[in-house]
Amino acid sequence: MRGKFITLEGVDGAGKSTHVEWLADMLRSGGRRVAVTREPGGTELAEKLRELMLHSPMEPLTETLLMFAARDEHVRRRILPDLDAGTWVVCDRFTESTLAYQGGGKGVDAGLIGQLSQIVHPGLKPDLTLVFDCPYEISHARVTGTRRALDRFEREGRAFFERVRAAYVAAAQAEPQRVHLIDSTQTLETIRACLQGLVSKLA
Ligand code: T5A
Repeated sequence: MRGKFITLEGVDGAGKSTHVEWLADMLRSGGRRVAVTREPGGTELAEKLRELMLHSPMEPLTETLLMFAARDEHVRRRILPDLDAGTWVVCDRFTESTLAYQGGGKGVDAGLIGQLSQIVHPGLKPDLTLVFDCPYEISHARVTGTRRALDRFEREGRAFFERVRAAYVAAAQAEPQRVHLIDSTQTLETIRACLQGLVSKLA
């Protein structure tokens, strides 16, 4: 049987990556084979493209095309083979990020992003998307609290953050069965109980 595809999303610093390995281990303890991956990235070439996108100034359309170039490599070389082999794939970000950041945040046409996703991953949509949601003050404090150098996206200001956040909220409203907003101001324990409940419905 085909594996399930679970993606974690949210504004920078919302707290999604904190739960990726925990989620994978929880699924493994239930007997699933699980692969963990991330975007942009997931293959050698896509990781090189990630470095470019996170640190080199570029036009929003260039960024969008590079996101999908990296995604094409990732989908064909890792995600689809894993899902076809029955492995569940837990992915830190996917196309919902492009819709939120390049679409909502930078004004790239959502129709174009839709067309690119049809070319790169026709018929592939996450079975479950978990969107970690929190106010700017909290996510910004979490990002700056890590004390590492900030990337291009993390240096964007509040207005950009609010547009990205609003795009995620709209995605959850448009597909409430598949895309779930998680209040990430809650404690890790509360969030994990919520994730467990949502994932258990996938069976
Ligand atoms: N991007 C990506 C696009 O623009 N378009 C795309 O199509 C794609 C795929 C890199 C960037 O790429 C952009 C968006 C991104 O800016 P990334 O590496 O996932 O993507 O970037 P970040 O979102 O910045 O990832 P981070 O790992 O830095 O942030 P997270 O995952 O939001 O936060 P996390 O889990 O690392 O937590 C941050 C801090 O908060 C604490 C943690 O301990 C940590 O210190 N924390 C909590 N503290 C208290 N309570 C909680 N509930 C907490 N949860 C976490």
